[in-house]
Amino acid sequence: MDVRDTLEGMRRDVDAELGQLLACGGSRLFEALRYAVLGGGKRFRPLLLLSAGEAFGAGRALLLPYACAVELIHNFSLVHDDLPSLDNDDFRRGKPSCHKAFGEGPAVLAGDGLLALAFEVIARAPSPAGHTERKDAALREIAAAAGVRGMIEGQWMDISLRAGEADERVFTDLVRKKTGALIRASAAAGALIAGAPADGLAAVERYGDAVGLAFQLRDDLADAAQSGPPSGIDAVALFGRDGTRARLERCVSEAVAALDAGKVASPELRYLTREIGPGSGT
Ligand code: GRG
Repeated sequence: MDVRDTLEGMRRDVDAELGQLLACGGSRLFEALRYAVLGGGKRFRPLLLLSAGEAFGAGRALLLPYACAVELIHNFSLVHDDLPSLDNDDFRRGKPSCHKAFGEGPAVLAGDGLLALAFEVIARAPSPAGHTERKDAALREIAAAAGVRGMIEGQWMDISLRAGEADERVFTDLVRKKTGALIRASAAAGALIAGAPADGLAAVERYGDAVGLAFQLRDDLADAAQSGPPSGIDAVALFGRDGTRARLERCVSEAVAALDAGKVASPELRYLTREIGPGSGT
């Protein structure tokens, strides 16, 4: 099967599963949850998780709950990030952001609900047969990425630092936490559930690290092309467009090199890396 067809199939499976998870409730709360999650989004993190897991032999059905959990966590972060007290964005995925559609208090609760639901989904997910330790390891990875030494700390740094206060080291640390941690954890969790050998897991982790940084560099380049001067800590403000593109290229090469070095045979992971590379619309 063509790699794009495989990824499209994964995307459909993730969307169907997310639809099921959010179907059970006719209340306004569930309407807000469905609004925030369904009908948009590239599903990049679930695709990483499924691709990494399948590269090491795990079945789609076993991986899907974990893939949905990382997407729910990602959507929590978007709903909260858009709030007036954080980024104050009126639009997300081409429609009014959750707080614009439902109000600020409801959006806070919808975000909280998505985060809690993610961990409920993992708690209910089956462990790989005879290997509860694999589920424990994936859970640790995802929880750490979402938490106070991962995404939350990164976002904390983002709102605490003023534009001129970050050099490259601080920028990289912030991005590894805010954006990179969940991306890295998604790839790693797939490999962990599949029981990848240590060198395969290390390769996937290095890959996830590089892709996480690349993802933010690409997002900052896209923002610079669309809008005016950035409000927070931003790659283009720090390195310029060419400097940002050069760093993006380096990250993409590092990601592919990690897969090569670890002999990770995954056309999907390679394709996803190319998708965020400098040649793809930046
Ligand atoms: C915990 C409130 C809180 C925030 C965490 C991840 C994050 C910090 C905020 C998201 C805002 C943002 C624009 C981050 C930069 C890169 C990024 C994560 C972009 C959006 O992710 P995509 O492109 O979105 O995967 P889709 O819509 O495709 O799911």
